[in-house]
Amino acid sequence: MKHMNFRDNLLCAAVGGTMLLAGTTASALDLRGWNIHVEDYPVSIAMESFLAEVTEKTGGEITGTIYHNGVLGDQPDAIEQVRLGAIDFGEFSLGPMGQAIPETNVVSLPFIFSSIPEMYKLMDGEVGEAIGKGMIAKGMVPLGWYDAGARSFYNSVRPINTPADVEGLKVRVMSNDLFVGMVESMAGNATPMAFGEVYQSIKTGVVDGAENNPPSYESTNHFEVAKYYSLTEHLIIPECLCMSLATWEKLTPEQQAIVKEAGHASALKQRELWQAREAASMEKVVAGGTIVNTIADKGPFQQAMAPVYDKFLAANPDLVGLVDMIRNAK
Ligand code: BDP
Repeated sequence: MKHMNFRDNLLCAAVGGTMLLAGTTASALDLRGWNIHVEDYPVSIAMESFLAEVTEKTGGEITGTIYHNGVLGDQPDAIEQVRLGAIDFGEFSLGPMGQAIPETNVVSLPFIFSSIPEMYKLMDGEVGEAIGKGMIAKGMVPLGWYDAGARSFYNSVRPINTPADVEGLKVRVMSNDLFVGMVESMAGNATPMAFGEVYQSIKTGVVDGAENNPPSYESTNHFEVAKYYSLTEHLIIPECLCMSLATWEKLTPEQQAIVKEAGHASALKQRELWQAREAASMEKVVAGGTIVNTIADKGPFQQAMAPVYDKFLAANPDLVGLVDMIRNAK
């Protein structure tokens, strides 16, 4: 109906008023979705199911295309594009959102959540609501919190067992000053860099390693060039399926309800897929030669993060309440 021309409209007018109305309403929307991951990644599969459900339940009024593999640009740029309405929706880590949306930074504080179930519980409650409000105020509507497990360090030089092992290592981090501070507090050298550049940078020695969850360490093939994977689990950062507020405002209340419900359903699906992929990724990297070590005592790593917290809380007095809400939940 979207592409009806003048002649078609005349035809509809002749056939009946209802059809003419359908052909001339401005409600048909063809959305563009951004995704950084490969097509078989849990995020990608859940995003596709979100879009399929929206298209089906709106009777084809809302269609779209999801551009996987970051082809629409790197994550910090894509976040800006969604905020501006140039990209309609996307799935983002809250990590690189911090520069634009201060509330999201609380989940980028190292070791802020004591476990992944605790993260789910808090994000599905008051904490998620407070962060979501901050996001809406900056032009992004959260539709579902996705899981990204816990991030750990990997590098090509040595296993990390204590914070002292990070000293002198060149570590790629996501674009956010908090992550630079995190590595520097252990005397490592932090380099913010686009996700897509990390493989080549480790391979050529521009950096010694990076940090990420098992599925990303595996899907990017970083494990081929950085074989020491040390399970520090220092960051548990939720991710978000978000729609641009500009796009959201074009929807009818009925369409908004469908989008919201599909977003929620896709998050539940993603969380399930995540569990399976995490296990499969660990198996694959180990088979590929990764040397995994667990951390007997995470206490020294947590203690090393004190300057990161001090600096953040001093610079963001209005977020102390939200940080405490998470810390007191333990
Ligand atoms: C992955 C996240 C993705 C980030 C990437 C990174 O899912 O959103 O872009 O880490 O490290 O785990 O940049």
